[in-house]
Amino acid sequence: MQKQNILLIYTGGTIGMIKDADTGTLRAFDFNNILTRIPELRLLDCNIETVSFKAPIDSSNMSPKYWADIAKIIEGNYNKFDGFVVLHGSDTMSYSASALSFMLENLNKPVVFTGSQLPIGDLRTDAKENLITSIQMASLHVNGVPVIREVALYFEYKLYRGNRTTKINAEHFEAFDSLNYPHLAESGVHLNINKEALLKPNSGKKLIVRTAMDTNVGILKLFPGISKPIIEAILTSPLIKGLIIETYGSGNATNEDWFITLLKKAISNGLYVVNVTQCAGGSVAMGQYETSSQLKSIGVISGRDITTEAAITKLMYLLGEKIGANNFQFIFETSLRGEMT
Ligand code: ASN
Repeated sequence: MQKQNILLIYTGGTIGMIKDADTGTLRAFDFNNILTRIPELRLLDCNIETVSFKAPIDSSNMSPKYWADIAKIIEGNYNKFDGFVVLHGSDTMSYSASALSFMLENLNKPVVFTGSQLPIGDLRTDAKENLITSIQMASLHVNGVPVIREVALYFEYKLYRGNRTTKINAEHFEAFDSLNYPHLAESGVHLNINKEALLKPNSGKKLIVRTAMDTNVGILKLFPGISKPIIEAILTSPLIKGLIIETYGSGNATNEDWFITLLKKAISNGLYVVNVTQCAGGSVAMGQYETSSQLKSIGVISGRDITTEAAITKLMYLLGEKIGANNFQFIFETSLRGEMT
């Protein structure tokens, strides 16, 4: 059987960091050293090539420009490789995996994001298992067809749909979760694939890479006591084109007159407002309570069970694609890459 060709794309993050001997702080180091630190990689039944960001970054410095760089690396190598593993800092990995899922239309090969909580050189590192199993996940194929044909995220024995994940812990090795969608695979003694959960894209379509992201967007998290001047400042800002409002429970917000009036005015002035719940799991259901029915009637878009990470990147993506006002709500409320139920 032919060996699978896997491209490792190193962007930075803890996985490739070392401790500065003088200051004790973690900083990125040359990617080539990563491979020498994991001789086990040679035991894998696939050909591995690597490409690295010129200056690897802590993922807190991640941006749409870097997302485009990752997308273009995948596009440029799409025919040459069977799968892609993106090594990325864990802090903003869910945002990047979500963004890439939108950028890579008609993706038919695995793109697996992974990283680690401890540097690869650390004695108790989680980096080796995450990296090795991610490569194995990206290599899985049946009759020449890859098993994973979407943007996924692998961390601590589980493979998730990337745009369904959230970083839930800054300390535990189990740093990610996908509360509204089952995991795609689990690594135990065997790799157990959850076949029903996998995205089944149309294999006849050609990859289209779309990298225009509009960053004139914002996230507003509600809290009891949030004041009118704060809401007003955000809703009347001339720059903002799209806003995610993180609401309570199943999509509820205060129904005081001043709030609804400001929101209504902003929407009629062309602002796209998306309702996403602050809860880690569950869905927005506007109209279920009195405190959400007005939101629905004034034209707030329902994010349903989307994560905030997927919602903000979807907003950037649809604005970047210049989707017209007539279709915007319909397209946002449609699942494009399995990001909402
Ligand atoms: N600060 C790091 C990053 O996101 C955290 C990590 O990778 N565990 O780049």
